[in-house]
Parts: sequence; C-alpha cells; structure tokens
Amino acid sequence: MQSSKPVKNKHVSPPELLLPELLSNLGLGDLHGGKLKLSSVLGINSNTVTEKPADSLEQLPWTFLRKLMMANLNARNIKHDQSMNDCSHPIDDSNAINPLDLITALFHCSDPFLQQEMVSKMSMCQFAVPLLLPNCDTQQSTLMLWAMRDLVKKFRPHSQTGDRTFVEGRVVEMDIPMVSFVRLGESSLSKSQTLNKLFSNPHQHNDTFVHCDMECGDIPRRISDGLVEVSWYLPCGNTNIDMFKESVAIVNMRGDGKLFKTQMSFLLQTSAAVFIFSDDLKGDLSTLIESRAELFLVTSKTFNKETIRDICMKHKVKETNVIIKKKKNDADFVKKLRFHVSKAIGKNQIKMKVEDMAAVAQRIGIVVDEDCTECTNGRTDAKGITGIIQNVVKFKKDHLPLHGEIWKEISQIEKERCRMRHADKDIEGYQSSLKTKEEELRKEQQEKAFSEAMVKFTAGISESGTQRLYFLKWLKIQLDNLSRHNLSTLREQYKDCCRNTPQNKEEIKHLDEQISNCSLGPEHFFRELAQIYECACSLPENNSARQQVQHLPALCAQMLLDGFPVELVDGDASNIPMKWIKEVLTQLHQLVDTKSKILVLTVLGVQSTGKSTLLNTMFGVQFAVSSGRCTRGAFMLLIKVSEELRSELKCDFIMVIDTEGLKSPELATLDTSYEHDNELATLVIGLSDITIINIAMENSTEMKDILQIVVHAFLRMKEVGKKPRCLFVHQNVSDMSAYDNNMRDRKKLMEQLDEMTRAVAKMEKKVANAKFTDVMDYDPDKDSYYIPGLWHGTPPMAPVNAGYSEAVYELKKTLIDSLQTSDNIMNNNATEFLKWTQGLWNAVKFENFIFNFRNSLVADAYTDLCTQYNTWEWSFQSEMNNWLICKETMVSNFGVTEKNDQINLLRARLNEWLNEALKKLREEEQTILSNLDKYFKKKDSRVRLLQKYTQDFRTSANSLRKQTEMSIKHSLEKAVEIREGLEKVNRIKDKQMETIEKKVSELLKECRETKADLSEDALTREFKDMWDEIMSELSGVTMPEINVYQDVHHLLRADLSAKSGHVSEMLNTVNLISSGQEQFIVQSDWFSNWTSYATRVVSDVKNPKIQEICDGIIRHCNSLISDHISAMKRNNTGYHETYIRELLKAVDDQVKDHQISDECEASLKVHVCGRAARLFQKAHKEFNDRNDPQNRLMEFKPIFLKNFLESFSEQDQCQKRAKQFTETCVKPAVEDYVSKHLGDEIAEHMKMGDKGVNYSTRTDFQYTLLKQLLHEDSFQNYKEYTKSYETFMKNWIQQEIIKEMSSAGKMARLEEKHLSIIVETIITTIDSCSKTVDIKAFVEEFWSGLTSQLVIPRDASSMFLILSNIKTDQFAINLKEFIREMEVNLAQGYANKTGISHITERITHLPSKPHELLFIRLCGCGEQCPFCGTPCEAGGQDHKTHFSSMHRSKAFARGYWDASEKLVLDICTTLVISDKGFSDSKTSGEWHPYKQYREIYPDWEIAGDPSMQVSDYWKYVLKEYNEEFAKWAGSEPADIPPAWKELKQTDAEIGMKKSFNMGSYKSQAD
Ligand SMILES: Nc1nc2c(ncn2[C@@H]2O[C@H](COP(=O)(O)OP(=O)(O)O)[C@@H](O)[C@H]2O)c(=O)[nH]1
Ligand SMILES: [Mg+2]
Ligand SMILES: [Zn+2]
Ligand SMILES: [Zn+2]
Repeated sequence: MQSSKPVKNKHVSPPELLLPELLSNLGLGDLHGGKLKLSSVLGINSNTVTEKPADSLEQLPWTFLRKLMMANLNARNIKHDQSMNDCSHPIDDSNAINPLDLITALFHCSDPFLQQEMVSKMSMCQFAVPLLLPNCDTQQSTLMLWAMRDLVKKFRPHSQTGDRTFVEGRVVEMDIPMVSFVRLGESSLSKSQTLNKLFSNPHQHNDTFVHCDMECGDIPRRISDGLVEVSWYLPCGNTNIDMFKESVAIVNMRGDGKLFKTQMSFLLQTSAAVFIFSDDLKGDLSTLIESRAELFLVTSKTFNKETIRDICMKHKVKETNVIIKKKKNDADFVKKLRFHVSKAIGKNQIKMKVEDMAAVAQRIGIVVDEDCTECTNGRTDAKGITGIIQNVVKFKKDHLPLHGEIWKEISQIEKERCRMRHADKDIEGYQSSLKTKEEELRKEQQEKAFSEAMVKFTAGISESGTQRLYFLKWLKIQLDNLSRHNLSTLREQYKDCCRNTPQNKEEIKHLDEQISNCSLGPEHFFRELAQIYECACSLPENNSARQQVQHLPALCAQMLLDGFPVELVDGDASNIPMKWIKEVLTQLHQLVDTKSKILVLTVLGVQSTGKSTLLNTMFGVQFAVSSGRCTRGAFMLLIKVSEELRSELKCDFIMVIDTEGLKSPELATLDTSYEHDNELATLVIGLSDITIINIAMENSTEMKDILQIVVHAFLRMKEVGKKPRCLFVHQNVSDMSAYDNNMRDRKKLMEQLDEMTRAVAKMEKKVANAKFTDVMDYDPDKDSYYIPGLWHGTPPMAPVNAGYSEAVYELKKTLIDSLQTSDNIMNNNATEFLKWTQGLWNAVKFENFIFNFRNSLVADAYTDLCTQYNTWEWSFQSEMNNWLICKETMVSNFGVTEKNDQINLLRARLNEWLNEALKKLREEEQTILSNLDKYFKKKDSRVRLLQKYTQDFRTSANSLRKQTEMSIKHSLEKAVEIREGLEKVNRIKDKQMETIEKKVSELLKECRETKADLSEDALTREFKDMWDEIMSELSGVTMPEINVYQDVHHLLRADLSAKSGHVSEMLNTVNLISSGQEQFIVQSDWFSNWTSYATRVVSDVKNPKIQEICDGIIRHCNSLISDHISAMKRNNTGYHETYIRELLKAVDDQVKDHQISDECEASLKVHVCGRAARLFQKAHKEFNDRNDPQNRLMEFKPIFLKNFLESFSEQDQCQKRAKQFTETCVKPAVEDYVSKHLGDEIAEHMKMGDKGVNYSTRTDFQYTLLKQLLHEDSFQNYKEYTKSYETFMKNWIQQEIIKEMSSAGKMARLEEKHLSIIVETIITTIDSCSKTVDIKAFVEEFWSGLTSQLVIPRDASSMFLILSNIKTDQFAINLKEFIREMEVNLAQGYANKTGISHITERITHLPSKPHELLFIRLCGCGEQCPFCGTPCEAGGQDHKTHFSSMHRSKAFARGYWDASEKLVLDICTTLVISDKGFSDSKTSGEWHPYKQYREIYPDWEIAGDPSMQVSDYWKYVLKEYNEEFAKWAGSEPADIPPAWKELKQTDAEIGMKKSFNMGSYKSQAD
C-alpha cells in the first residue's frame, strides 16, 4: 500500500543523475528542457491510428500523449508488453514505470504551450494536474501557473443557486480555498485512494489521483516525489449530487513531507487547511510551525488522549482536528474527512488565487513558470491592447472599424454586383456605380486603417516565435476575461428567451446581435488585419502603407503551420477576404517549399452540437469550443503529416475546416441567414475531400434544415463534377450497441435525405436526381457513426466519457483509412486549393451557381482538352483528305491505261471505295474515341471536372465522322460523274484518233511502198490531202450543247415549289438572263415585324440589317461560283447541275439562321442563279470549244504531220520524244500534284509554326485576333469584325497566310518539298518499269505505276505515242534526264515567284485553300450569342452548350434604344444577372426575364460577371469608338458610364487575358 517506502531504499544512483536517466529510458533524453512541441505531438504519423499496444518503454510517452490528446480516460493505464505480467510484483523496475513518473517526465520535456494543452486535457478527464513540479536532481520546484492558465471552469456554488446563474472563470484567477493533503513520515493510509473517494459521489468513482491499485501505480516512483498535484471540486448546484457545496481545490503532495520542506512550507502558507497523514505523530513535525493554514492530523494508529493533547498543543492543532481511522471500512472515514473539509472551507479563512501564490513561491525559492521574459513581455504587450478597452462595443468601433460595417457593406456590394437585385433601368451604369461605391469604401477603410490597438497588435504578432505565441495566448486570455462576464449573462438570456419565448424573434435577434457585438477575441483582430491588407492592396505598389503590410500574410501562414486556426470565411459578413487569403496560402506554399498537398476534412452541423469538441478530440487541436455563438464562419487548421506517411496519404497536410454559427436555429427565419448558411456550406463542401455531417439531435427540424443545406451543396457539387465523400456522425447516442438499434433510424434518415434530394433537385431544376446517393458517395451502413455523449456524469465534475474518446478514435481511424484508399481525393496543393476557393466562392456569389462555376481550373482543363481534341481532329481530317486525293486521282485516271470498256467498272469501283471509306472513317473515329477515353481515364483530378463534357466530345467525333463521310461521298461521286462525262467526249475523240491514225499509217505505208523518194514538201502535201478528207468525214460529230439557263430555271422552280403561290408567280415573270446583273437590293415589303434579324438580335431596336445578310450570302455564292469555274478549267469538265444545287443549298444554309421572308429568299436565289447561269453557260461554251473534236484534232495537226515526217525519215527521235513527253505530259501533272498538296501543307505549316498567332484552339485564336485588333486600333477593323465575323476572320487568316508565306521564300520551300517527293516517285517508277516492251506498253506501265498520284494527261499521252517506234530502254534513260531538268526548272520557277501578288494569286487558286482549311478548324459551330452576336468558343463540332468568354454591348450589334436613339450599352454578362427582360422572335415578342434566358436559349451558357474586368475589352472599344459606332448604326452615341471612361488599353488587355484565362495576370482587383 505504501508507495514511497521502496524509493528510499532504492536510491542507489547519485540523485543528480535520476531525471536524465529516466528520460533516456523513455527515449526522451533529447527533449529535456521543454523541447517537445505541441505540433510534433499532433502530427499524423504511422502510430496515430495503430492498434499495437506499446511494447517498449520508449513508446510509452507517445502512447500516453496520444491518448491524452484524445481525452481518453485510460491514458494513464500505461502497462506495456513486458510489464503486463503482474503489476503488483514488478520483477524489474527498469521495465515499468509509475504513471506519475511518466507525467512528471513529460512535463519536464514539454514546452509551455504543450504543458497548457496537457493540463487542459488532463482536467477534462478529471485527472489531477501538477501544481508544483519537482526536479529530483536540483530539488528545484516550479509553480505551474502558466500551465494552468488556460483552465476555464463553470459551476454553480450553492450560495448562488437562487439566481440560477453559473460562475464561469479561469481557475487560477478564482478565489477557491485550497485544502492540502500531505504525509509526514510513515502512514499506513492510502492518501490518494482516500482523496479519490472524497471527490467521487457514490454512483460514480473517479480516479482523480493516481493510486497504488492502478495499473503500474505501485511501481516505485523515481522522480515524482515532491510532486504536488491539484484538482478542483466544483459543485453543479444539485444537492443530491454535490459532495461539497462550494468549490474547493484539493491538493495532494507525493512523498514524505519531511523531505520536501519547500513544498511543505508553500502549502502551509497558501492552503486554507492542511491534512497531515502520519502514523508517527510523536516524531519531528517541526515543519508545521510556520503554518497559516488550519491543521488536521489523520492517523490510523490509536493514541491516548494525553499524547494527542500534547501533539495538538505543540503544533497548534485543535483537538477536534485529529481524525483517527479506527474501522476497516472507509465510508465513515471519508465522510468524516468530507465533513472537516467542508467545515474548514466554510470558515472562509484563506482563499488565495493560484495567481497570487506566485508571490509566496518566489519568496521561498520556488520558480514560477510565468517568470520568463517572453512570457512577461507577451503579457505586457497584450495588456497594452486590452488596457485600452473600456467598453467592448466602443472599442471595436474605434479600434477595429474596418471589418465591421464597412466590410459588411463591401461584401454586400460584391454580391449585389453578381446578383443585381436592385438594378434600375440603366444597368451598366448601376454596375459602374456599385464599383465606384466599393472603391469609396475601400478608401474609407484606408483612411481608418491602423488604429492604436492594431499597431500594437501587428507589433505583437511580428515578434519572434515564442514571444508571439505568448502574446497571442495572453491576448486571448485577457480578451476572454473581459468579455466573459457580459457574454455569459447574455447567453443565459438568449437561452432563456429561446426556451421560453421562441416566438419572440425580434428579441432573439437583438440578443444575438448583442452577443456578436460583445464578443471580442484574437479572431477579430485577424479579421481587421485582413481588411487592412485588403484595402492596402488597392494602393499603388510603392505606397508606404502598402509596404507596411507586405509581411503580414507570411506571418499568418507561419501561424497556420504552427497549428493555429485561421479564419477562411467571415460568416458575419458572409465573405472571404480573398486577397488576404490568397497571399496567406501563397506564402504557405512557399514556406513549405511547395510541398503543400492538402487533404481537406470538414465538419458541418447545427451550432453547439459539439463539432469543435469532436475535432479537438479527434486531432488534439484547439478550435474554439463555446457554449454559445460568438462568431460565424469557417476556420481552417493544418495538421502535419509525417514524412513516412506522405506518400501513403498522398498529402503533406490535412486541413481541418470547422464551421461556426451555421444554422443557429432561432435565427433561421430572420434576414438572410439561410442564404448565408447555404453559401458557407457550398463553399466548404466544395473544398473538402471528406465532409462530416454532425447530427446531435435526431429528427429535429434544425437537423432537417441543415440536411437540406447539405443536399443543396452536394447537388451543386455533382453538377460541377465533384462527388465528395460524406460521413454522418450521430452524437449523444446512449450506448455502443446503438449501431443495430439505429437501423430503423438510419432507414428513416435515408428516406428523409431522398425526399430532400428530390425537393432540392426540383429547386435547382435537376430533376434527374431522385436519391441522395445520386448526388453523393454515401453508403448509409458504412458511413454512419455513433458517438456516445461527451460527459460521463454531470459536469463540471464529470470526466470525458471513455466511450466518447474511443468512438472518436474509431472514426479517426476510418477517416485516415478512407483518405488512403479513396480516389475522390483532389490532391490539391495550397495554390490549387486557393484556386478552388476562388472559383467556388465566385460561383457562390451568383444566384445561379452551376452556370457560373467555370473557375479557372475548369477553364484550364477545358482548354487543354480542346487543344488535344483539335490535334486528333486534325489528324483525322488530314488522313482522310490524303485518302480522298489519292482516290480522286485514281478516278481521273480510271480506264486511261486500260481498255476502254473498263470505264463501265467505275461505278462498281466507286462502291468499293465508298465501303473502304466507311471502314477507314470508323477506324479513325475509333482512334479519336479511344484517345478521349485515355484522356478521361487519366488520374488527374482536373479531368474529373470535365466529365460532363465527355459526351460532347464523343458526339463531336461522331459527327465529324458523319460529315466527312458525306463530303467524301459527295466528292467521289462528283469525281466519277466528271470522269464519266469526260469519257463520253473521249470516246468521240478516241474514235477519231483511231481513224486518223489508221489513215496516217495507211498513207505512210502507201508512200513508202510507192513513192520512195518523196520530198518533205510532197509528203506534206500528201498528208494535207488526207487530213482534209478526214475532217470532212468528221464534220457531223460535235459536242453536246447544254442550255444552262433552262436547266437553272427548272432547278429553281423545283427548289421554290414549296413556297407560297406568290413566289412561283414571281418566278414566271422572271428573266434569268437579265438577273444578277445589277446590285441586289432588299425591298422593304419583304419582311414583317418579327422576322428580321435585327429584331431578333436587339428587341428594342428597329434598324434592319437584312441587306447586309443578303450581301454576305451573295459574296459567299460568288466565291462558290468562281471556285467551280476555275475547277472546270482545271479539270477540263463541263457544266453539271450539281453546281446549281450546291448554290441553292448554300443559300438555304445561310438563310435558315436569319428568318428571311420567302419573297426575299426567292429573289436572292434568282439573283444568284441568274449570275451563275450566265457564267456557267460561258464556261461550258469554253469547255465545248476546247473539247470540240475537230478543234482538238486541228490542234494536233502539226504534231501528226511532224510525227508523220519524222517517222517517215525514221530518224532516231528518242531524245526529242523524251523531252516532249516530259514537257507535255509529266510537267502539267506534276504541277497539278504540287498544287493539290500545297493547301494542306500550308495549313499544317501555319498550325505548327511559331507565328505569334495561335491556331490550336478557337479560344487561342480569338485571343490573338482580338489582341491584334486592339493594337492596330482601327475602327474599320472593329466594324468589319462585328459586322461579319466570318468574312473578317477568313480575310484575316488569308492575310496572315500570305504574310507568312511570302516571307523568306517559305511557300517555295513547301512547293519544292512536294515537287521533290513526286519527282522521286516518278524516277522510281521509271526504274521499275520493264524496258523490254515496246514504247506504248512502257508508257502504259509508267502511268499505271503513278495512277494514284498523278492525273494522267490522257490526250497528250496518247498523241505522243502515235507512230513512234523509238527504243524503250534509251527512252527511259532520256526521260529520267529530262525529268531531273524539269525539277530544277520548276523549283526555279517556284523560287522566283515570291512576290505578294504572286502568292495571293496562287493561294486563291489552289484546289484546297489553306485559309478555308484553317477557318473550318477555327470557326467552331458558327453559333453566335443570341444577344450580342459574339461567336461561340466551345470545342468540338457538336457540343451541347455554346459559350463565349467575351460578350459585349448590344451596341456592337448596332442596337439602340427606341426612345433616346442612343446605343445600348448593356452586356450579356450583366444582363443575365439583372432583373431585366428581353423580347424577340423566339419569345414571340413576349417579355422574358434575362435570368431565365435558358428557357428560351437552352443551348447557350452565359456566365454572369460582375468583376467588370472580363468585358473591359469591349467596354474600352466602345468607349474609344462610341461616335463612330453610333454613326454607323445611325443612332446617337451611348452614355458611357464614368468607370468605363477610365479604361485604358492595358485594362482591355488584362480583361481579355482574364476572360480567355491566359496565363497569370496581375491587377489590382486580382
Ligand atoms: N452534454 C454534452 N455536451 C457536449 C457534447 N459535446 C459537446 N458538448 C458541449 O457543448 C458545447 C458546445 O460545443 P462545441 O464543440 O463548441 O459545439 P459547436 O458549436 O458544434 O462547435 C461545449 O460546451 C461542449 O463541451 C456532448 O456530447 N454532450
Ligand atoms: Mg464550434
Ligand atoms: Zn452575348
Ligand atoms: Zn457552339
């Protein structure tokens, strides 16, 4: 029973070595002297959630600390594996340790802040805490005043029960009488056991003091003799429960008092009573002489009366104060003791605050832990601030003005700028005035910045490490003390009011405000600091006030690293000081060397349901725990993850976010509380990887409300592509088998959640979500936790429920586990986390969250995907293009080298090719799709944000395939048709050629046989005779004539047949021949009110722009016509009716977007077709003339003659022939080949090259285009741009190409590249042809070797073969020489033609035009904003929603007001958040609110934007050219708001960068 006895005998080693030795046994050797820090205890490491019991002495301290930090009642049970055998008979002392030794050792190692935390947690567990900490080596005791400083207790003494009020205060500052228990000499009574019984009521036993019956309690103490422990008994006001009616501090000294004279003397001077346990009353008790306290003697020995009287006399002890334990039973004894203690404290003798004991301590040589310079300085500094405070409300007004009303007003303005709830008619002006107002408020802040208190505060936190910590703690302590009194009264009133008159909302609101006004803590100073920083940010960089605050964010970041909670959202103002937070997080990122990956854990729930307590227990952290609300908002706190766990948890820190003041039930129906709660919840859920929903009261309405908020937030998250994990924690569950009992409840909760999901989904118009599990990752069985009540018994004397701590531990384990395994983790580092915060908060500020969630992360990711997709699309297209060129060439060559009847097989081949195309297209599509799949499978958290676009891009690939399929089919069929038409002509020619050849051969034979010596003249004459004869025979054969006009008329009639009678009537009167000659003028009676483009675009404006549209269409058709005509020339083809069909379709395509009247459309078609007919007729005549057999033959007459003569003279003309062949046959084909490939090549070059123009995505292109416009600064440009975006863009691209191509012979290089490719192919073909056949066969083989590359000039080739008998092998050699020569000549030709005019000419006549190719890639879907006409920028061909980054004023669509005739300023991005309405043809002239524009234009997504920066570009342009645009629109200039007037070119550029999300931009509002 007696624990100190063996210690004395065991003092074998010299005393001064005891502490270091024990510390090194415990593995704490290095930490002696307060080197152990709180943050190193709290970090997450592999032991955090281990199941393994400690198996060595070294692990004991950590196990103890870990459990203590979780307020685990079993923390002191510290047996480890080897000491487990039998505690009462330790075999080897060195293997076990007394809990008191462990505690003493740890206090020696801990720094002052950890000591405080240990004391707090020990006190929560109702463990006694050290009052005097001994050092057994130096005999120096320390008064642990600082360590106890933070203990706040609340109780109700019986003397005050009347008014039902609590006493709440800091224990060390309260007048609580102290009763000490010491042993002098020997005593057989167990003092600690007795004290524990003294404390506990019969129903509940607490082991306040470590005693020998506890685990390892009987291991001899080695360093903790002389330890003086204290614990407080505090009544709860209930007579049946309270052991003492008034509060009392019970002090227990360890060891023999005779050996620890200093401690004894301290106790005798500070205690109200001292109870001496001793069996040796006759011995030396001289230490008692100086006692101020009332003395009691407690013994178990029986003395006779005289002895007792003697002793009492000698030591001034009343005889009644001698307590002798006679019976074995303790109950009476304890009762007697309790009686004496009560009596002693009832006398009100000595009540000394622990604080005041410091003086006593100093006098007798006891060190006080607060007596260090850092601590006293910190205290003085804090006092410098709190000393100013007379009245909290006034102080806040005078010294912390920035974060009060001004900040609230700024926050409201920020939101109003997003929501435009109070906009009047002039909405841009309203926006502008809001901005000005905000700037004024910021100015006002600047003037007020840095009050006396804030100067002192800034100085305080700028101190070095420890002193800063002391300063902040002191500040908190002093502020708490200041506001405690006010607050606790107010809170009581508040509770009363809620309980008794909950209907009196006004009163409750008033009290709530008062509470809010009266509360003052360091967090208010930090709020102020944030505001000082924010308003300084709007000053110029070199301003001294601004520089003065530059270092503050880094300080705050350091505090985060030190484990302080930092406010993220100010819930009172319902806003985030974004610039401040941004800088803090940026600094944090740098402080940890960019190793700042964060996992985020959040807790949400009704206020005062133990959320903070839960987090504090779980992580040992220090979120404010309060019994009523002080502030609202969200605090973040960082917990370090140890190195060894970083890769496993995939993070460096765990960020815990605690929310405060959410859903204070009584306020719900008042003001904007619900909205604020919603915003806060959306933000924190959006930020978190795991969300804990804390539920402390089943089925209450408050819980329902909170769930609704939560479901709302989750639904929104789902919409933006995030599905966070969610756990439900049910608190205050009575017993641990609750899990099963709660099956029913769980089902009910699930039903409620589902119901709520449906309701919320309806609100957000996302009806597809029918179940809670649709919106989030939640398994009701796995993800529900049950935690018993926090207190075991009635506070304040109740310790923490062991079950509570254990359940929280289980939860913690699951959390860490699921962090390890979950793949929904975002893996953000501090800067990415910041981006999320910015994006989320920005979106939250709008009413329409989902449409506005395009934060920069999403935009980044989207751009990346577009870039990727475009390269896949490009390779798809160029693959198919090459395939098509190849097949077209084969069609042109079909049958040329074979027998004539082969042509009949062409149709069959066409089908084969089309099938081949289908297969190839499928393959190519599959490639894109699998690329997409691969892309989306990437384990990149950003890719997840793009999930909702997956289908868009898949559809795009699909429609790309379909479109290409159509166009390939069309092209091939056209090629076949042309080929067939040509064949007809060729048949005729062939026949004649045959005739001629036969005739010439006959003549030749005849001449050779009969007139052997004919002169050349004679031969020529013979030939002429024969020729004339043939010609007369052939005179009947002509080319078929086509009446194009007739054809066109027919087609037009068919096309317009569906239109009204009036239209066909009109057709009857029309004369095609004269149509299309004059300029096309729109007649005013062609359109009605609601069918004009103008009214569709701008409802309030009447200026028709039909003329312009028609002009555009005509331009487009004209270019189609001239394309066809040059193709007819190039391919030597005649007119075909498909040309006209194509034109009609082109008109249809363009007209359909603009709702043009039938009459207008018909006239337009007549106009276009009339012109086309005329031109095609002419072209067809040229074709006929060119191909007229007689004409053709006449062309060949000299060649025939020459051949005839040469053959006759049988000269070896091999060389000549080879040259001729090269010139007339190969060269044109080669030139054609180069031209065919050049377009693609140029486009590719533009795309790949580094031009300063970015063609990789639509957005990139738009960006460069607009930037260039800005720099060129010309009204004409802007006019063209806004007038016809397409035309402008095409021209622009063409100009860019020409510019690029004409520089440094770039085009020639591209031409030469293809030239040399084909020349090499030709040479190889020649080499591979057999040289042993006759020349005709050789040429046939040659051509068929090139059939897929070169279009064979059929005529020339066959002509060449007539009558030749040259040697094949020689010919091949010569041919190669000439082809090389040709290559050089052609290259030379290319190189010479570098002038801009040449290049322009060449490019416009290429069969596939590079600017067209690029345009198709960049023009996108071609949709324009229904309001302002800005083009869509979405990627892919086929997306569900169109969007644009830069909307502009309606003025750019030449809109002006009916009444004032002034240009319309309003910008789509402002309109859609305003309360305005619009009316147009789609609404049939009805007014429709802009906010719901999606009901009318469901496929447009216009994100609201109040920053006024994004549209700065167009604002600037309008401001610059207001007059010009007005003139153009025929209206008055717009009234430019003052804020616009200040815009500069650089602002326009910044705005543009911002909207296109181009890299980093720095600006004031950033
Ligand atoms: N009776 C009881 N009180 C609790 C429990 N959990 C927390 N508290 C107390 O309730 C008060 C409010 O707790 P706090 O953690 O600040 O709640 P929060 O507002 O949700 O963060 C504190 O005084 C806690 O000690 C519990 O389970 N039972
Ligand atoms: Mg809290
Ligand atoms: Zn727009
Ligand atoms: Zn689009």
